[in-house]
Amino acid sequence: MTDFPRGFRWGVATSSYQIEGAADADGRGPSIWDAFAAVPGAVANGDTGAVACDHYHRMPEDVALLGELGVDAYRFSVSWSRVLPTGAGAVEPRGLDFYSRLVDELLGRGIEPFLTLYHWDLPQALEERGGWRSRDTALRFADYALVVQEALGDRVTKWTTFNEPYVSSIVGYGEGRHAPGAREGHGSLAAAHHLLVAHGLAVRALREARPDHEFGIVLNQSPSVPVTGSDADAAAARRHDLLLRRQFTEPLFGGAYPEDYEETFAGVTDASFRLDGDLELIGQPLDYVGINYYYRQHVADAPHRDPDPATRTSIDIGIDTTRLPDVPRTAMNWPVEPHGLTDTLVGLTRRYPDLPPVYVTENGCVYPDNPGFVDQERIEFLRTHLAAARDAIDAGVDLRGYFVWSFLDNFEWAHGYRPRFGLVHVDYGTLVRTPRASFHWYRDLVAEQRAAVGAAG
Ligand code: GBH
Repeated sequence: MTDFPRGFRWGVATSSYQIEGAADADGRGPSIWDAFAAVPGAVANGDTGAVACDHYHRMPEDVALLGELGVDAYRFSVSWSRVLPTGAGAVEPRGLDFYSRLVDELLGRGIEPFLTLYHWDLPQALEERGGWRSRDTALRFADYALVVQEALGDRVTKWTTFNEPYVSSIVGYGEGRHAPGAREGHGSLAAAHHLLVAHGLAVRALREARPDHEFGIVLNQSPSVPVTGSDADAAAARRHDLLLRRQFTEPLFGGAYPEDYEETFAGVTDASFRLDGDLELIGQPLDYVGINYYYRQHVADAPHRDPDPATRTSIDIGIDTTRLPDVPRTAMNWPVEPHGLTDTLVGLTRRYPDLPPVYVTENGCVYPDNPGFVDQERIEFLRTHLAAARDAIDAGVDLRGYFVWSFLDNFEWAHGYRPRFGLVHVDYGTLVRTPRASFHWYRDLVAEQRAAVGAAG
């Protein structure tokens, strides 16, 4: 592969609820995912994150594996309810201590921590007070962020506020496929806005405390492609892009909500959750933006399922996303179209002149396991997507690093443990970790790239 620029960061990613387990350990309070996973039928096979990879108890072993992999950076998230069991008020020092030990282990092996404050696991106590529908949750988030920075800010300098606010708000409060399992119109759009407000409040407070730190947000991004050349399908793809992406990227990087927001959600919300000053808060400069890319979205026009906007959920915007192209698919049924990553990165760079430097903070896939964990399909997926990322750099994108999703097999949300995204296989009976062929491939790639650019360490 062509060389990546000097200083390019090679990493892998995970998130707290997906790997930690130890749901009741050391005073941790329940999150919305503990509550949601307990609802019959919510998660495939009745799986929950109660044990997951038991990373909470096996963390040093896992960081040793990261050391073997030789990555520069590790992206992980903090469980809010480990640090503040009810989301606000009393701090649980044992929870904070876990992350402090993790950071020390990482730094001891020369691996830079990329810390995400929120990867979908809201403290259940806050959900009971309205969750992200409520602006108050945004204020609580900023308080929580400061608690974590206070404890780890002498060693952690890269702070991501949110992972994919689209999923937390629209999939959680609109589609109901994720925690907390609500199917609302106005409520889910309020959640989306409050997540952005929370991002802004946290960045402002954290930057004031530590101007030397770097702050960013992670967004799911990919092209929404109309399935035909018709105007109707083009308009549907545009609505889809608004719902999944532009309602976040425009306030963050464009200074305003998108022009077509009002029309798309007419009768669903009056956007009364927007207050004066919010856009300034949301649009403050960032040091980086993380992009999670998985697959291109193919969109057709379709009738609304609920003809009455007053009772309609936010995802019911007159679209059909089930008409997939005739291209290879992963075991998630996700189309494999690596050039979609180039288009995504180049498109964002062109659309937003003030876009900060970019990381690909997630990219990865699931295929059925082969004997001996020889996951040639994953290697091919990662290789072609990295080439697509390299093309984006050539086209002028300021891409600073790439993180594979995921380091370990883990709890894949509503799909439970069946989809395995890891470079490392986890046996959920014995919790034994076994590196797949892709682990060795990525290790060699990182080593080669480092040698090629002649960077130290
Ligand atoms: C990520 O979610 C998560 O951060 C991670 O926890 C999860 O395990 C991993 O991916 C694998 O699923 O907006 O155009 O990108 C990704 C889930 C899949 C949500 C794609 C948004 C729509 C396409 N996403 N999806 S797009």
